[in-house]
Amino acid sequence: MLFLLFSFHFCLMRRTYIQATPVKRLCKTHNTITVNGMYPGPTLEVNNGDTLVVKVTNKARYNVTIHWHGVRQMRTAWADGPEFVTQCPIRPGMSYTYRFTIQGQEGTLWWHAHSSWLRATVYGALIIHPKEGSSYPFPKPKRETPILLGEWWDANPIDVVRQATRTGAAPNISDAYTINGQPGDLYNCSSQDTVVVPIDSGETNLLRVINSGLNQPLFFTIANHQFTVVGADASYLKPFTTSVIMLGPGQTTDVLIKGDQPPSRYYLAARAYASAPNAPFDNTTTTAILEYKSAPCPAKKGLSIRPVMPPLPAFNDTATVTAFTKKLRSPQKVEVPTDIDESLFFTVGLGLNNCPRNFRSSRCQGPNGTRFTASMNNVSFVLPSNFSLLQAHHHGIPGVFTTDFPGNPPLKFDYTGNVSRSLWQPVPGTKLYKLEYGSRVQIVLQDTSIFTPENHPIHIHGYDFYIIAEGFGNFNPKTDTSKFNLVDPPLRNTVGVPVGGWAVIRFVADNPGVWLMHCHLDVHITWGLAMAFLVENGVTELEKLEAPPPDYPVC
Ligand SMILES: *[C@@H]1O[C@H](CO)[C@@H](O)[C@H](O)[C@H]1NC(C)=O
Ligand SMILES: *[C@@H]1O[C@H](CO)[C@@H](O)[C@H](O)[C@H]1NC(C)=O
Ligand SMILES: *[C@@H]1O[C@H](CO)[C@@H](O)[C@H](O)[C@H]1NC(C)=O
Ligand SMILES: *[C@@H]1O[C@H](CO)[C@@H](O)[C@H](O)[C@H]1NC(C)=O
Ligand SMILES: *[C@@H]1O[C@H](CO)[C@@H](O)[C@H](O)[C@H]1NC(C)=O
Ligand SMILES: *[C@@H]1O[C@H](CO)[C@@H](O)[C@H](O)[C@H]1NC(C)=O
Ligand SMILES: *[C@@H]1O[C@H](CO)[C@@H](O)[C@H](O)[C@H]1NC(C)=O
Ligand SMILES: *[C@@H]1O[C@H](CO)[C@@H](O)[C@H](O)[C@H]1NC(C)=O
Ligand SMILES: *[C@@H]1O[C@H](CO)[C@@H](O)[C@H](O)[C@H]1NC(C)=O
Ligand SMILES: [Cu+2]
Repeated sequence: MLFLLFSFHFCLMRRTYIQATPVKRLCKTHNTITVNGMYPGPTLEVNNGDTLVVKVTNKARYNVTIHWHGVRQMRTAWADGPEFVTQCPIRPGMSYTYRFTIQGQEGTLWWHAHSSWLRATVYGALIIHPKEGSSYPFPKPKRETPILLGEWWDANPIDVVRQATRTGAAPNISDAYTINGQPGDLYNCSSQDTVVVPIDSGETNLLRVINSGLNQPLFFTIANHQFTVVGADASYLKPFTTSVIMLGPGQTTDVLIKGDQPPSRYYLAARAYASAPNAPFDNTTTTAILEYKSAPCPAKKGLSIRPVMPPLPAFNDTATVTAFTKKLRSPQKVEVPTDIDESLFFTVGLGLNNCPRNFRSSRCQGPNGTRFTASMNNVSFVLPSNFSLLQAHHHGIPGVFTTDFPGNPPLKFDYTGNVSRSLWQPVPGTKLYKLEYGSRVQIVLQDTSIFTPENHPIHIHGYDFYIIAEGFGNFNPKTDTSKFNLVDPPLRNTVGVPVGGWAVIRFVADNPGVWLMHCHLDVHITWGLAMAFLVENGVTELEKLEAPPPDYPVC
């Protein structure tokens, strides 16, 4: 994939190639799907208000699409990217040009493949600076560094997901985490390539932290330094200090760090927040080095200082996650939608399918001879294969989807209790939920303990939403509404629904199109933890979906 950049007024035009490139990690060299030969891919730096034109050419042997994670895509759903939702795949040898405008968003987003598990290596940062002439709501940092946390498999990630789909078992866990593509000093063979983040005494620098990992929420910290959190998912936050942050896959967090420690070398480190009890996870730690420019030169043999290693929370430290999440606030009073038109309640969780009669036992290697599945409101989402949902909606093609996604659980039960085994098998379907243009929507997202409770990072395409409350256990409409923050809740595109708990979000359906909502753990979306909203056109031209682009890929 290639990005080519012409800069004519407020318009970025790039050409990108998706292709296989040899990448060496953990002592081995693998053919890796990359963008313009880079892993991670190129950073896109734009200003709020810019129009982007990105021509993606697929030189790899897999179908691919690119998603601009968190970009609102007002009226340009055609450019959103999820495969079979807003477009058919870009086939090997073919191209598609994504055109969209950044409107009213500032901070850190990212882009990634949205086809099978290609985003394991096909991803990069999308940095949105303030409009020309305006500035950050904090003093301008001396330096800005994107920090992309990733997950690395020694095997081809496509083989990993294919094996899981064949056997019905959970996919293999990753072999390493990475910071800007490098695992760091705590793994074999990578010490000399560990990423160095420069700082100088007295400086205040901005780190744009992105969890681009496939399946693992991560803790992130730096030895001896505090973070001042100033933004998340390209919305500003009321600043607060903390020594550790947690990001689910899909989430971004902007933090300021100050060069206020003795000139030396300090590790930045990330490792798993693994909330599902007894589930296997990658228990390794990735590091990069925060290096003071005036630190003694590490190149001089014998003088090299071993960086200071920070403590990290335990893998199951949910209390630290809750304390961090509770501190996220919008900078000032915001306009949270009230007079809700659509009050929805979605369960999110896993499940187990009994082995279909015509399957061999080798295809039912989930627990006790089952196959793993996942669902929202007991519907396990199935992608179409002959049309994208958006194309089928726009052209009125019947038989591709239905609009009967349930607004409430079809069955009420003790969601986070000991759920009867008879409720564990959801129904597969391509069901959408229709929203009238401009409707004010509230969704209670309720984790279930089916198979296991877990923190699910739920992402909505085409929208930011206010997270007005979170809690543990079953959401109780009688008592929990008193916890709603309708004053200064954070605005995000991905919410980590607490393990064995719930989150309540609100947004106004002001962007017509078909918008995927899904768990951003790729293992869970593979199992069906997704649904889609169909947001109807409004009345005026500016409230309607644009026409599809001429090179729109069809199936
Ligand atoms: C997954 O792990 C198992 C056990 O270590 C191994 O035999 C298998 O080859 C792995 N699968 C892939 C696709 O790497
Ligand atoms: C590094 O390699 C050694 C020897 O092959 C092995 O025993 C060890 O487990 C490896 N460590 C890591 C972190 O992969
Ligand atoms: C994770 O690894 C550490 C050693 O690095 C070990 O002490 C700990 O028990 C492991 N935890 C789990 C849950 O495997
Ligand atoms: C975290 O896991 C450890 C075992 O590794 C266990 O002893 C501890 O009770 C767990 N803590 C929580 C909060 O679940
Ligand atoms: C699998 O079967 C064993 C023995 O009957 C049972 O103890 C266990 O709970 C079962 N596990 C699941 C996930 O159903
Ligand atoms: C598209 O695929 C679906 C499901 O396979 C099928 O029911 C439908 O008839 C197909 N539509 C057309 C127009 O081919
Ligand atoms: C959960 O319920 C099942 C029956 O539905 C029962 O056999 C099992 O003992 C219960 N487990 C717990 C931990 O209460
Ligand atoms: C989901 O639907 C299936 C099929 O109707 C049913 O057996 C199961 O109990 C339902 N589960 C829940 C949680 O509603
Ligand atoms: C790519 O997607 C098309 C549908 O658009 C499908 O027919 C084809 O088999 C896919 N090719 C590969 C290599 O997966
Ligand atoms: Cu999930």
